[in-house]
Amino acid sequence: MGKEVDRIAEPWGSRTPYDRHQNWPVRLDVHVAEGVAPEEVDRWVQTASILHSDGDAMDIAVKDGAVVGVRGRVVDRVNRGRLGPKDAFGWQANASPDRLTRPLVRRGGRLVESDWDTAMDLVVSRSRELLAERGPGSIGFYTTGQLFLEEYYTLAVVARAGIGTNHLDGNTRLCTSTAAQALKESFGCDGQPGSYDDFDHADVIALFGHNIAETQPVQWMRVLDRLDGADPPRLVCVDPRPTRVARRAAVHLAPRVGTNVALFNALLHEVIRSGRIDHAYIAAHTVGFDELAEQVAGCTPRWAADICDVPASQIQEAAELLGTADSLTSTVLQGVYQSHQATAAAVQVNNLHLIRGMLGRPGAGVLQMNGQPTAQNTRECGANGDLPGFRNWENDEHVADLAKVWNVEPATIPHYGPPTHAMQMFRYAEQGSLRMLWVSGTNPAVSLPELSRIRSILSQDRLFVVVQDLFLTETAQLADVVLPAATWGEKTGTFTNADRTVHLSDKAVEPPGGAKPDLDIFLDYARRMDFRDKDGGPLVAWHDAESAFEAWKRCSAGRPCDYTGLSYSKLRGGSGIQWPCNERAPEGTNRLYGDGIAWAHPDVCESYGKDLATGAPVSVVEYRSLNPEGKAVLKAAEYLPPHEAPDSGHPFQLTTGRTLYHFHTRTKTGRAPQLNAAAPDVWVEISTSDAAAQGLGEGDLVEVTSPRGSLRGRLRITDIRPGLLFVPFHYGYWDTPAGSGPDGAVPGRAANETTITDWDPASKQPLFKTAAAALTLVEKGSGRPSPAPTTTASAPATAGSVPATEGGPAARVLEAPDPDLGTSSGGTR
Ligand SMILES: Nc1nc2c(c(=O)[nH]1)N[C@H]1C(S)=C(S)[C@@H](COP(=O)(O)OP(=O)(O)OC[C@H]3O[C@@H](n4cnc5c(=O)[nH]c(N)nc54)[C@H](O)[C@@H]3O)O[C@H]1N2
Ligand SMILES: Nc1nc2c(c(=O)[nH]1)N[C@H]1C(S)=C(S)[C@@H](COP(=O)(O)OP(=O)(O)OC[C@H]3O[C@@H](n4cnc5c(=O)[nH]c(N)nc54)[C@H](O)[C@@H]3O)O[C@H]1N2
Ligand SMILES: [Mo]
Repeated sequence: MGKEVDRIAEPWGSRTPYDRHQNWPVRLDVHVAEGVAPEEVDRWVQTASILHSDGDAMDIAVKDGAVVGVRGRVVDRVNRGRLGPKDAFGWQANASPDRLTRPLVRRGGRLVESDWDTAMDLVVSRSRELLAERGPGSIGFYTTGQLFLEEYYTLAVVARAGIGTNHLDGNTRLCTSTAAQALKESFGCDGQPGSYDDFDHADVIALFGHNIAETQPVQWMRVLDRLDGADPPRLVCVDPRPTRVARRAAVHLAPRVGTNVALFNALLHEVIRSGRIDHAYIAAHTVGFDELAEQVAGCTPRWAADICDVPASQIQEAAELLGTADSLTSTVLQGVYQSHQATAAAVQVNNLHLIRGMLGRPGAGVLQMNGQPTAQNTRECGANGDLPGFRNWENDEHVADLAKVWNVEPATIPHYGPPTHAMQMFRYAEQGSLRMLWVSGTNPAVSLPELSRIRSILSQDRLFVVVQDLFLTETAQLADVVLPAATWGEKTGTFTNADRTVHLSDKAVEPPGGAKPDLDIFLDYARRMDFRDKDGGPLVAWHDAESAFEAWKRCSAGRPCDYTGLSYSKLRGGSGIQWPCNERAPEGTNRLYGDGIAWAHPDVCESYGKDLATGAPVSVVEYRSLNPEGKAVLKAAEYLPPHEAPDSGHPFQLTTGRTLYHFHTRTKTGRAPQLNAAAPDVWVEISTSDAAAQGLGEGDLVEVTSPRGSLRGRLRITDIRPGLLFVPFHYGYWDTPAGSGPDGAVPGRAANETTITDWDPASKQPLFKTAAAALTLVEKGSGRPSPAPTTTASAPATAGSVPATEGGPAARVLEAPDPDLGTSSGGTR
């Protein structure tokens, strides 16, 4: 009947080894609240994970109208029953006593409780005033990668055709705008070529700046299970920290942060020099090979070794593995996307796959990963700085086609320039041309770079800030109107994971108090604003999640992300399904580009691409002459040094990122007792040699200072590369005595107090991974270790020198090798 495992201490649980080319075995993970037995659960309601992009399918346990636990869905292609620690325990936040249950409005400088009519009237009257006095460009929407598809699509119609503003973007800008841009540069269009099934078949798996063990722990379970089976894959890890991935890798390259392009160019140099390329594939499916070969001709391992501070022999070893793999699967994430030359670097991984012909067959795939659970939908639906359905804003036919779907004039949809990116929206607010900002499902007062600047922008009197959230976050505290939202488990909708798998998430319980689904809030706004189509009918003609999904299907028809073959009933009960799903592929599509590059032709592509160094757009004329037949584009890039280099005042490089047990600004995981106890406060990672040189020890209180600001945390000494500091970005102020920001003379603890306002020229993604910083001792520790986990990349350099985190609440998950718990393989019952 399985066994119980403490999944804080053993986050990946027990192994179910399998051999290459076999199916990943099932393992059913179940966690229900203390005192409730799985048999006592009233209903299990189908959904998928909302705390990362893996799309792990799960059922919510409901008893007496409340969520009491979760279990994995063994029928699902993505996780085959498994859950990561955040998913096993994170659901408890839904029932947190400090959920917002009523709208708040600012009166006399204070937020006071109100009702929906009053709050929405305020939002509507300000919208109307601004439209009349300043026009649509004075209104902006900043959304997320955590709502549902139906909500983004509705918001995109409201913003782009209702208000008629170009200022709509998601926090996906901070997250995977580089993934989208890199796919557009190489394949003409967004859309993940690979599939998670590739992990079952690959002989080499390369992870570029992706700490998959902590950020998609269930897919790491899959890799671990293959490592324990016959014919295991060899791993290549490129990460400056000693992640779990690095510890299991055949080759671990730990480059100086910000030097990815130099390293990747050297890898390409070696693969080309050694002739390990697929000439037939290159000729049939790509353009630009000669330029690429020329660009990397001088990029020898020895040249890169100096720049990256990685031994040339290790670069050769990695190139040998990448060059000789018969089935190479690669993933790319924030160590590339948030680092210097983000798009230029991400594109080199696509290039590696293209020149080796490693696409579109089992085990040969590239995943330009997503991060947030529903980021793919933000992009597809055009809520992120693209037009819905991956339409090209520069192609008048695409705009006309979209206008037809919405029954508006093409001129109604702003396409005079690229949709505004988030960093620019905040700049417009700073300068005063943007006067209303509606923030949904994101917490920019903790997650954007240079927080003192963000706080001051959001607190301006002239900017009307609407925040739609579950909690009174650091951002909500600065709002003029706060709208209480319902979330996962309390509303119905669909979302799509990083390998294009669409899942249905059904409503399990009622939202608390007056909290409303985001969809209902957007629909209510559309109704109150009385947005009309060109015939005078309602612009937004749907009324609930399923009718919104049906409307989206029409918008997606014939596009790469074609949903026309999907329906709620088809998604209910079984596994998630990968788009495109249509008449030609009624059961979905496992891999893209199995027979050529489908969406790069000048007439159909989503983008003509950009200059990777400057971001200057490539014109349609240039694109047509470069790529008349619509092949994949091999785009070369020259290495350029990071913008902010260490100097005598700021001698360290500083990078930021995640830990296994928390999600972002902790609004959910900080309210789940097991997760909070596993990593209760911020810490600072430093190498053994740097700590020794400065006479610092484990647990010392230190201050990290950059030209933007400072933070304080306790020191953890790890095997991180020398010269580099790491700070997790999860810790803001909602649960500190200071409340909403650093308190007077005492610095704060949020990583983004120190990060820089700077972004990749092509994707406009901010650089959270490269800054220069100083480190000073505030107070020697008392012998107590820092609050960092010991099970992760943050593990102490000397094993056993720090006791494992203990004393947290029970964190038992039942792991059943066979799905012998009732109807676990079925759907909702
Ligand atoms: N536990 C957990 N899981 C999550 C999330 C979470 O908050 N918590 N968030 C989700 C989201 S939205 C996202 S975007 C993903 C992010 O998932 P990841 O990208 O895996 O996470 P990060 O920790 O941001 O960064 C990954 C690694 O980049 C490395 N790195 C830093 N600079 C460089 C560099 O210059 N070059 C290279 N090669 N590597 C570098 C860091 O050492 C770090 O280990 O995780 C998703 N999953
Ligand atoms: N220094 C540094 N900064 C970073 C990063 C980094 O690596 N380093 N990573 C960046 C990345 S990749 C990301 S994705 C961002 C994440 O940054 P944010 O999006 O700001 O972080 P979250 O804490 O996920 O914020 C989501 C908010 O939405 C609310 N919410 C959750 N569900 C719902 C819902 O259903 N409806 C509504 N209306 N609200 C909901 C939550 O309570 C929370 O306040 O941070 C970025 N910032
Ligand atoms: Mo993200």
